[in-house]
Amino acid sequence: NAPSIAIVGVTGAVGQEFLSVLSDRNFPYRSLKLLASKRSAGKEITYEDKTYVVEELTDQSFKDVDIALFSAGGSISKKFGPVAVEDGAIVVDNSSAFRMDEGVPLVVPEVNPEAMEHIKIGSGKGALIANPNCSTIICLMAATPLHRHAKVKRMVVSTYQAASGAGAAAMEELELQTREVLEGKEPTCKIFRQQYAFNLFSHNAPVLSNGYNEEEMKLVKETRKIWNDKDVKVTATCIRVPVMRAHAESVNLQFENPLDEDKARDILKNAPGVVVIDDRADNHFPTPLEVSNKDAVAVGRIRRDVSQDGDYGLDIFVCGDQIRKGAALNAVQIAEMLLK
Ligand code: 11C
Repeated sequence: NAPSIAIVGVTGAVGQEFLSVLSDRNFPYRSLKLLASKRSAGKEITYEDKTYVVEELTDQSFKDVDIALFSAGGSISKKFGPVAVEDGAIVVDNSSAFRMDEGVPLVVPEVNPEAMEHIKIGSGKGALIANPNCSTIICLMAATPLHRHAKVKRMVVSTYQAASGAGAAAMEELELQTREVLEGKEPTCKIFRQQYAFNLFSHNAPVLSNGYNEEEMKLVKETRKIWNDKDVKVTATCIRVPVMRAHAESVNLQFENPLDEDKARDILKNAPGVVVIDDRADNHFPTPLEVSNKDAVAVGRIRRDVSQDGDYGLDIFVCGDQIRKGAALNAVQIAEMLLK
């Protein structure tokens, strides 16, 4: 019996990607409900040859919904997530609203599927499952297979994050500013306070009292939760770069057990959802453009960290599509696991 599905935030960049991922993967469904704010209600969206009218999200939206995919921001998730759960839906939430809540699984299907094993569709009992932050998902897709082999003690992450992470309006702003700068005009700065085209800056998330911004602390805390390892040391610096839709991350790993770079390359070549692009002769390594609109996360620059003794440290460079594996695809994979 195929599930009835609702998409909350269907008009956003991730909401639209939910539809394309569901279709690409032939996700079975009995009915589909497209939900958004009052402003977008009434719009028509065609999905698999059928035209749907976007409905306004209300307290009554989740009657007879089995799986609700949410991507409409944290405050909408906080308000309507529990309503959906109360009505018996399993909510896969793309926001940060519930990620660190005890009892809410934070899941990357290739990494910790066991965290959601107890959640069963069709039991009549609703539940929340959180989709991690995109930077965490992309990082852990590559770091986890190595962690399983040699146990990561410390991880240092530096990100180069695309416009898409800040939403469709930020992508439009990057395009507009690029044109304006090339035409010698003053760039329009609405989403970000500073010029984005031909520039980069520290991630726009609020800066906390410890000097880290929220995006950086998500990498720290979410990694510990997903790996179920409260002792793993993680530090991060997150930067917004003028790239449209795929994040890049430099990841330095320190291991408890030795792991040489050839073995690491083999492990990564065999890791699900990962492709290795590591051609030193041709200086060809992962780029955001090569992974844009792709499902797999690409890893390269796999090399021994010369600052550490022996085979206890590695540097890698990872790229992943922020809207796809960083958000919509990961959520749909979670929904697929519910059907198994
Ligand atoms: C970015 N990762 O790239 C952010 C956006 O917690 O889901 C998503 C924030 C989140 O800017």
